[in-house]
Amino acid sequence: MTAGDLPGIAAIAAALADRRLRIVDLTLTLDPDFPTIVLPPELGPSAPFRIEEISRYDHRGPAWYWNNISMGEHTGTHFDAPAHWVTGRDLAKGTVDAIDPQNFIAPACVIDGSAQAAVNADFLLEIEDIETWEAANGPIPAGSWVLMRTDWSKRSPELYANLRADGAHTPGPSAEAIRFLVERRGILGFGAETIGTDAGQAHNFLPPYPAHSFLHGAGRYGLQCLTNLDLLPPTGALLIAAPLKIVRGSGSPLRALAIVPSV
Ligand code: 23J
Ligand code: MN
Repeated sequence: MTAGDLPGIAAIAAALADRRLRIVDLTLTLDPDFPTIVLPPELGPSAPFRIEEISRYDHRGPAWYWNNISMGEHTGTHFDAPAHWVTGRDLAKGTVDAIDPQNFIAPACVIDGSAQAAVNADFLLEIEDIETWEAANGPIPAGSWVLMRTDWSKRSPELYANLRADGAHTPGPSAEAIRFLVERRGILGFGAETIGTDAGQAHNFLPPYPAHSFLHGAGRYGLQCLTNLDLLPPTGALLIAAPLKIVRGSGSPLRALAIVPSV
């Protein structure tokens, strides 16, 4: 590409300013009441989001307001890096501080599974669903995000986690579908509205947690607890998803934004 072919940044700025391009916030609010992933009790727990006031224009700091915050890396709307999973442990650039930032802006394909998830909490996206989507929207381009819409983010906290005695019941991709997206389509990553990129029952799949296993083993990324996927077109959105630069971090909360043409 020569300089003359480059898209005009000034034109993009103008379209954002007059809202021909809109920003859709795909991020849930970090809130201590929001559920985090629940693993069996013998495994290490992930800490919830905590927020504690340092001062608020008072004797602790007369002219300033600020808070201390803490949380697990995989809390709220967050990014999963390849090193999060054992399949990605030996990859170069597997942690959030080492990922090439060129990967933090990429197009998104949105596959709508909300109708199926509404009637079946254990709905699995299959290769067939992807092929149906491609028949309508064209092939999923290599290097793009695939976001699975389920409208899960619209649920109450209790129904969101959807925990039963045998674990969480939430939708996700089948092992075959995520492998297809990683190996046949070369996606950059997979994003979900649920607590994991994997379905709630994916510990029983082969391999266990196939989304984590295949994505991260291939150096790809995950996004969890996304919201507002119903506001995105099936194609044509540009996703900005840049995790915090945590030293050797396995992932991080982030502000996930989509740029979409207004219609
Ligand atoms: C650790 C173990 C299993 C899972 C997860 C974390 C996540 O979903 C995560 O946030 O990456 S399924
Ligand atoms: Mn995670």
